[in-house]
Formats: sequence, C-alpha cells, structure tokens
Amino acid sequence: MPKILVTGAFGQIGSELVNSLQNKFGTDSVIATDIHLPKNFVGNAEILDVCDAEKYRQFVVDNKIDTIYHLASLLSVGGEANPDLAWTLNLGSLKTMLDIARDHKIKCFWPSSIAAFGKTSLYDPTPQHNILEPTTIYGVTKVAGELLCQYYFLKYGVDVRSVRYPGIIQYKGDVGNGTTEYAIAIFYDALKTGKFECFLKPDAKLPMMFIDDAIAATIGIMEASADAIEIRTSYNLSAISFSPEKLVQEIRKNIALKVKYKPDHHQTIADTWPKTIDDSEARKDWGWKNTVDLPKLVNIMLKEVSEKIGVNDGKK
Ligand code: AKB
Repeated sequence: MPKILVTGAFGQIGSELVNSLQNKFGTDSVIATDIHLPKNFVGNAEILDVCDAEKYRQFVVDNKIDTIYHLASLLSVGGEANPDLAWTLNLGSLKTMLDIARDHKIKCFWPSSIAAFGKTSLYDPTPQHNILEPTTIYGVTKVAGELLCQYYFLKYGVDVRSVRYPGIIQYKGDVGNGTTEYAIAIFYDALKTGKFECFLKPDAKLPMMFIDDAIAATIGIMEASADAIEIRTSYNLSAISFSPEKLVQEIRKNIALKVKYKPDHHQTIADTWPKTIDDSEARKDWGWKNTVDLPKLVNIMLKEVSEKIGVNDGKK
C-alpha cells in the first residue's frame, strides 16, 4: 500500500486529486495537507505549512511517505500581488521537497504551468523545447522549478515528474487567484446573476483543460515507468484552447448570459502566454490523451456549479 502525501491538497487541483487517489489506493493511503482544512472532508487531513522545511521533513518521516504530490503554490495573479511569498512558497518549498525526496528516496510530482512561457517563446503550437523567458514571478518560479527538478534527477537520481498545466477548469475547489480562472468564475456569475464582467479581451485565447483530464495526466505520468519519462524538466500538456468569446457562446447555448469585457492587468499576463500547445512528447512518452471537449466541459460545469451553489442550471 503506497503512502501518499498531497500538499496544497484543498486548492484547485488537490481537491479533485485527493479524491481520485483515495479511490485508487484507499483512503488510508492518502494524507491531504494544506494551511487550512475544509470542514466536511472524509479521509486523513492535516495542517502542514510547506514553507516550514523542518516540519515538512518530519511529517514525511513520521508518516513513512513514499510519494509526494507537491501542489502548494500561488498562481499568476496571487504571485504578482506578493512576489516574495511566490518565491518562498513556489520555489523554496519545492527545494525542500526535492531535498526530502533525495534523502528518503521518495517519488514526487510537481506542477509547472503554461506560465513558464513568455513573449519570446515560439508559439502556435508551442513546442516542448522552447525559449522560456516569462515576465511574471509565477512564471519565473516555474522555469527555475523545472530546472531544479531536472538538476535533482541528474545529480541525485530523484524520480521527480512534472507537467505544464494549462488553465484548469474545476468546480470542487475555490476559484483560484490566476488568469485562466475567469473561465471558472464565469459559471458562478452566470448561474447566480446571468451577468459576467471579464478581465480579458473577448479574443484572448488560452490553453485550457477540464479537471478530469488534468487528474488523468497527473496520475498517468506518475504511473508511467521511470524509463519512459524522457523529460525531467516538465512536459507540455494540452487539451482544448478557447477565448472568452468562444466560452460565452457555448454557455449561451444553455443559459442566458450578458458579458462586459474590461481587460486589465490580467490581460497583460495573458498576452505573454501561448494560445495552443504541442504536447506530442507527453503523448509519445507516457500515453497522455485528453477526453473532454468544450461543449462537454460547459455542460458539466453548469450542472456541478449549479448543484454546488443551489441554483437551477437552466435545464430543469
Ligand atoms: C494561472 O492562470 O495563474 C494558472 C496557470 C495557467 O498556471 N491557472
């Protein structure tokens, strides 16, 4: 029975990943940690601040952890609001995790992002091996983190694996403080008020992915044989790309929605990110496949968010 630690377990990806890992390996195999815990969680959950290196190490030793999904992170907008915390949390805690993984032979996962790319990157579709000159602190921590992962693999043999997540659309966790998160917030506003103010331009197309695909990719790369993992920085990962305008059109097939576009500092970040991603290396090396297209994503989000907030999804 594996002993799995998930940090940042109640954020956007963790909320769903913990559930999938519990179903796959059994509830007792998974320990979900974060700096705040939800009230109605079923399973093992504990407070853990990953910026406290000694506590992190002791926690791993005490619980005989053999696998870590290190998800604790600020996103792009949160990072710009607090660059020092972004550096300490996104990169400092990754270094702690890699040191622990090296010393205790732990297999680990760490998420990178499309934020690793920047204005000088080659785009459309964005190749795996690329110029990485991001201009957000979030992007800087992702590029440095990718290189650190590769360094620990080459120097110490740490089995660390990573993907560059596109914008993840999920409904279980809160709406995170990022740029692609407009595409989550829109469902809450559409269902509650029938109106949405968008901080991006109508044609700001970005790579996106439904949470189920993101979880399949995360567990998929961790289950692949170590020999198959040719890239030890981070794999490009792609599913669907859409603009706010395209998403609005799809939502309007289901419910009425009025939208005002007021592009602001979020658009400045989006301007530096790719529109489409070439993820052929992930498909070739460990069999990555996406399954959820835009109409399906919109249907699921309308149903799940309406149930979560207790309003009609317009179909009943
Ligand atoms: C953000 O927008 O900051 C994140 C990301 C793409 O990494 N969702």
